Amino acid sequence: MIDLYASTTPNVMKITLALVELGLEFRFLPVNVWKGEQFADDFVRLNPNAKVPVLVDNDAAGGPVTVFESVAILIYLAEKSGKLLPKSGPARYDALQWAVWQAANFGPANGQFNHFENYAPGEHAYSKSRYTTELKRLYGVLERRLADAPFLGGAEFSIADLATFPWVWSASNRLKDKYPFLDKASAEHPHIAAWYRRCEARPGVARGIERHLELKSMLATADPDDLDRIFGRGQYAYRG
Ligand SMILES: N[C@@H](CCC(=O)N[C@@H](CS)C(=O)NCC(=O)O)C(=O)O
Repeated sequence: MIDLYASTTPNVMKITLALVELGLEFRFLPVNVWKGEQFADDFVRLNPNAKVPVLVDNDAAGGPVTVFESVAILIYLAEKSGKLLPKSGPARYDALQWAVWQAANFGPANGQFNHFENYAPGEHAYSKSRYTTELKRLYGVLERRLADAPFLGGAEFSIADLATFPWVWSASNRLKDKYPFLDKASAEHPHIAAWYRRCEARPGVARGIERHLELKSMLATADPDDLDRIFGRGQYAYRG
């Protein structure tokens, strides 16, 4: 059995979609990050960076394997299954570079944008403007890539698409009314919209979204004190 330490966030959703796409059996081990469960000693032994997702493959040949960082987990699953990542040649590096682009650029920009939009107390006009500008730029990068190829890695659906899809899904669901450029179906970026439909039409992705939504009901939402703790604000702020 594969264990996925999970919360209801896009970085975890990447792995849920991959496991379902690959037909691998797994169970969720919910980690309530709002309540600080990621800082428990047992969890930090699995991921010294104290974040979900973490995957433990108890069925690996040679004994259990533990992997943290969502893109490292995607690579692990692709190599375990021999699917979703070309084994060699330029196509492999096309998929890898776009998966890393998501991890280093698209994900963090979405995270900061979301933080200043939804969680930061007070007004932060500069930060909001900075992350909106950066996210718009990155949607432009994505749009131009998908004008050249049906999937991020090229001709085939790969871990690069699995890394990126959950962020587009989440931003569209939560913020498209206020920020139309985040709408997955926006006419501003027709190639992203077409790619989104191609991904969503895959039975593994559709079923993976359902599994992700099941996880939501397993985890409580945050109260104001939880938000103070996780974002290091208020009574929990570092004061030098
Ligand atoms: N680069 C990491 C990011 C992981 C991450 O930020 N996880 C969030 C949930 S999406 C988390 O565990 N947050 C809890 C915290 O920051 O304390 C990855 O891709 O796995």
